[in-house]
Amino acid sequence: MMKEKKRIVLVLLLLVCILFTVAAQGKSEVKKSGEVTVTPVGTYPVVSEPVSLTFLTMQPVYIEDFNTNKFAQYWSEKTGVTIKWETIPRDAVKEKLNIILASGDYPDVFFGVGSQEQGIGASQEMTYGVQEQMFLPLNDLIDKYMPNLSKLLDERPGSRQFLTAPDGNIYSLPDFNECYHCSMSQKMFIYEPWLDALGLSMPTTTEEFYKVLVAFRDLDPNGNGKKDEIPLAGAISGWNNNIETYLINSFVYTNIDASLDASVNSAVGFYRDGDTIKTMVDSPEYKEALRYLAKLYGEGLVYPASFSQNSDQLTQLIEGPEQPIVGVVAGGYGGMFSIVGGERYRNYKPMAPLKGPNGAQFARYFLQAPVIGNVAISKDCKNPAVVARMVDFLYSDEGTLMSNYGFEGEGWRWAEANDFGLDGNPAIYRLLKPWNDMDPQNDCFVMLGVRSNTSRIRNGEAVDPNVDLYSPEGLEALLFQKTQELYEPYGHPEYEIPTLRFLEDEEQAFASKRLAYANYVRQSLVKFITGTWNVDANWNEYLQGLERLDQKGILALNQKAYDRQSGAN
Ligand SMILES: [Ca+2]
Repeated sequence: MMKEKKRIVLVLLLLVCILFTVAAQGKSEVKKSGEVTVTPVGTYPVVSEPVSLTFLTMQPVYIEDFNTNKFAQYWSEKTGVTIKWETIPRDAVKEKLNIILASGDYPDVFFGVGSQEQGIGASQEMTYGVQEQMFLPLNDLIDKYMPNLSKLLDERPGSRQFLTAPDGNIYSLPDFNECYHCSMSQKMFIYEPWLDALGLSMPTTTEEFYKVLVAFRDLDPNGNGKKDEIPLAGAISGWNNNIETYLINSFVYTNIDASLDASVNSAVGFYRDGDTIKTMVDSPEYKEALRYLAKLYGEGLVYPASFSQNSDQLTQLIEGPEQPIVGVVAGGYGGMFSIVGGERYRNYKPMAPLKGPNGAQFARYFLQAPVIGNVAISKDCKNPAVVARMVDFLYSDEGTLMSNYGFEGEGWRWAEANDFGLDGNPAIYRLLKPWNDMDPQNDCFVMLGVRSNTSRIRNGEAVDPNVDLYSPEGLEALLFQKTQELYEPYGHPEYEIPTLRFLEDEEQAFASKRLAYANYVRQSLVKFITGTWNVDANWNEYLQGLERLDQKGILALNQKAYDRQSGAN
């Protein structure tokens, strides 16, 4: 009986296919192809007959033309799928995407317009996935047709929950970019020649650090006879150019910073204690951290514009003067305040987290979560299985390396026996051309779409053991080595909260509340440091402000979203 039913279904499916084909042939302009059969998983091409799909993507500066791009052509030939590329300008991704989504006239696939480009993110998935069902749910397609992606998800506990919208469906495929040095990138750098000139050693505690700053201020380390030294400087914008996060982590673990780009999702000092979401902004440890920062500021050890200048101005402060005038500077890496490979860059040495008076010593941790939204399939797509099969190639080592760097033998080659990677393990590949995402090329996608740039792949890049670490070529090796040596011993990923997804009614009720709270926390931090507020006299007033802005309710909302996401209830 069952077999017979199956046969009937098959015959019906075949009929449908024939009808589609006939209908398609009957039209002079074929917009969408009918449903075709995919070949068994693991074989290429992925279809048994030619098929054409429309991909909507953005036009980045680093790709000349998708229609003639060598990797795009290879991918198309390998999979047997003709891709009709439609592009929207990079600087208008959000706006153009909204017009297309509202138009009802969809491509088969939205490709490379994910949340990194402020395109399809969690809230678009809520609207066009959960509510309007314009994006197809991908859960079954992943299980059935995407072994490479499935393996990556299996190896990363919690990643499926992270991708899953509140209705239980996955609406987009992720881009993996696990950057090791970025995961502990709240770094501080000290001008080593000044330590040498004054006979000081690298500070290891908050107390030693204070004494070094005082010496920099008073003892003319640049030797020009003028008291022109700035002991400590940072900026309010730029990748981890703020000075406070690094220093507060010597008192209590925190992700708090007072940077300009405050959004509803800004880090405001919330952390995870097991499965409980807590905050440190009302803790006695934080109060002590503020007291310490206020002392540094009050004694003229902190450049006042650190709380108003941008990253470019900070770089000017470091590179501009004939003689160096800044002793200690904050940044995600040296390129955030100096010229990579230059004399100043070479002399600013990263400092491990300082040990505080109560023994606290933390490196802020940045979870390297996948980026969502880079592949979504529209409900009008007749061949979602074909899309799943062809995109799964991008998650293979070969697909990722080709998408990143072009053809083997041109942009990269597989590693040889004596090639070792950034992490010292046998390498996977060696680059034959330097990384470049600034100039047009037509060999590969560089960083568009989805890839499996996992830590295994990133750290599997062969490095020359004799490379000058402080040259541009040595950058990745320098970042890896210093992060591992100085910051990893103090990294605590378990304190960080994964990106949370909120339901629509929660968003509406809490979005403005969260923003007001984030602004208050950040502005208060600066007030305490710069002396507008006194840590003792104004502490209770500050606590009342947190209460007034419903800290309790905001924490509870985060807890609810966290529980939902982690399946804790
Ligand atoms: Ca001087």
